[in-house]
Amino acid sequence: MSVREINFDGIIGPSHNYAGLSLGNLASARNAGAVSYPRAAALQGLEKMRGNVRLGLAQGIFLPQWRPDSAWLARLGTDVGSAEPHIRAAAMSASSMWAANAATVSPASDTADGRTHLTVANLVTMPHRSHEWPQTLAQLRIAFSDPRAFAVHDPVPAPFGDEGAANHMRLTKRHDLPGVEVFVYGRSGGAFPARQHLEASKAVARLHGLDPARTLFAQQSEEAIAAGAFHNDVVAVANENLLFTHELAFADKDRFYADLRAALPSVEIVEVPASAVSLADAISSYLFNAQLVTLPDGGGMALILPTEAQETPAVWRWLEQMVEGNGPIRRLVPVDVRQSMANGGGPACLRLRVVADPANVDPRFLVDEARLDAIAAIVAAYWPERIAPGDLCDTRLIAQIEQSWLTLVDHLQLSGDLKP
Ligand code: SUG
Repeated sequence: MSVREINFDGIIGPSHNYAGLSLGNLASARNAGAVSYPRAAALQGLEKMRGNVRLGLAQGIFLPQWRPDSAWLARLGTDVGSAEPHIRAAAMSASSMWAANAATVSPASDTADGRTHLTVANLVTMPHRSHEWPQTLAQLRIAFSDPRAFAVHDPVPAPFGDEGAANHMRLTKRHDLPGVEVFVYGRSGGAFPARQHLEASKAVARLHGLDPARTLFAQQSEEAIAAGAFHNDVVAVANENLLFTHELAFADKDRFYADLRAALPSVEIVEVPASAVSLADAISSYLFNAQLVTLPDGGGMALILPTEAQETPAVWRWLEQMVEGNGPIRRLVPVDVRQSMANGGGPACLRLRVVADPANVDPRFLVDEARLDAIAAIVAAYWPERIAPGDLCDTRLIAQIEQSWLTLVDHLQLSGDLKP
């Protein structure tokens, strides 16, 4: 039995495009109408996974979803040819790539029944994301099908918005030991919606059988949401004993830090002050939307962050000073995920962390370098090179997107389970 953290990345789907669908996500709004490059996007995501495999980390995948989502369109009484443009764009979105929004995960050592619990996120706040969960749930039920090891839950019912692990942090001395689970919710975001509701977070904690003494609910600051932190993972990230956060991430940080220290006395809090890195720089560079990982063999922690962080002088200066000090983060690893970043999705958005024994996971969802090579070859041969906004109704493009998906799913031997 070897319990470890596995990062499941969403493979970036062949319909990746910039439709400006996410109110409150500044990158999505800024790039609305831009030409996207799905092939390059997916290859960037695969390279990030390869880098993590080379660091000695366990790597998994989630598949893109079938697009256009014809079942959802049918429930709206339409189809991709006749749908209004905003509905068509929602049905075509490749947004399931951001696997941090797939589910909330509580490892076995935190739950009452000793199983790893996953609740698929309902993503009800954004129409284009609200129809992801059925296909996500189908994959979770295959990947984590062993009922002795896993419990996979249906989504929390609407109207309680749940955006999954992007608003959930787990702190613990070591991944396989009991931890403190922190659910971050929003109440208000000024002009922008608060996408994670407290009622949903509480429901997930109950469904997972968490110990109330090791479960915290912290409110995201209104200022952070209003500045573009539509998920908490844009302004804070945690790994084992470390919380790495912006000073302005939480509504009442003193209380939250005190509660966290009481629940986990060994916790270390590294806070980036607004005087060193403004909220605006933190959000545009996605400094905190990094994968904070523990390297094998006592290598300390690494921060796998977007190249945009390297290009933002205040951010990089602060990070370099931090690494030179004697802190827990020993390495900075910039990765190019620009295609995803332009829709507001950094390295951390692209992955779902699951602490589990890989032997209990369906092997079709786990990858090594050879499997990544094979997936990259399919992407290179099939994924559209570019999509301009007006292309979304092009029947040849739609046929290419469908063929890309079928080829990948066949290759991964999942077509029997996932074909619509
Ligand atoms: O939900 N962007 C996603 C980005 C999600 C990032 N995830 C985390 N922070 N964990 C969102 O806002 C944009 C799609 C478009 O505009 O075409 C989008 O859905």
